[in-house]
Amino acid sequence: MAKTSLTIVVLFTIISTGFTYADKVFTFCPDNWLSYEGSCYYFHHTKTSFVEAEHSCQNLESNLVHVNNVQERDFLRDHLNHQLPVAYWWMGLSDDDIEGQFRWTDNQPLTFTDWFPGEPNNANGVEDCAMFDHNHNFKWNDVACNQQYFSICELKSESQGAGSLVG
Ligand code: MMA
Ligand code: CA
Repeated sequence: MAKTSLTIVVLFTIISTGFTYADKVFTFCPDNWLSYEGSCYYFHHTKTSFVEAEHSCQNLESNLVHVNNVQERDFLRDHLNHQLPVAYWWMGLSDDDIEGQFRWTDNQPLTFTDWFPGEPNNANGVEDCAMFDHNHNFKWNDVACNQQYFSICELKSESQGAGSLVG
């Protein structure tokens, strides 16, 4: 009986969150979400403002994507290169609160950036939201938050501390 309970707990944990094998994190993602290194990603083919994009992600228990490192940047860029039509895409980064202080919408610290040279430039004093710029190999540019762009949501697994269950 105890063994059965343990098996059920172990299986439930694996099914709901994923598992680690050979230093890689495997995550089970909902239909139409891509799995990569413990996160799930949804490429939203509807153009909206930054705030609407973040709300759409939050309705799916996620946030606009937070890019943590060059590997995640390369993963996203590979997929964006295969998306049609070619487009600009929102990520979860803005300095809407305090000009010049960019913050991720998942409230995790900013430790990696991939701005196009000269960005962020807050052109005309009206640019507070970051996007992937297809004109510059998807490097980042700050633009006006009311621009209408496609967006990428990221759902983190529990082990990464986002507090929401993936599966
Ligand atoms: C330029 C450059 C960017 C800015 C956009 C706004 C084409 O790029 O100044 O930094 O965000 O214009 O359209
Ligand atoms: Ca800019």
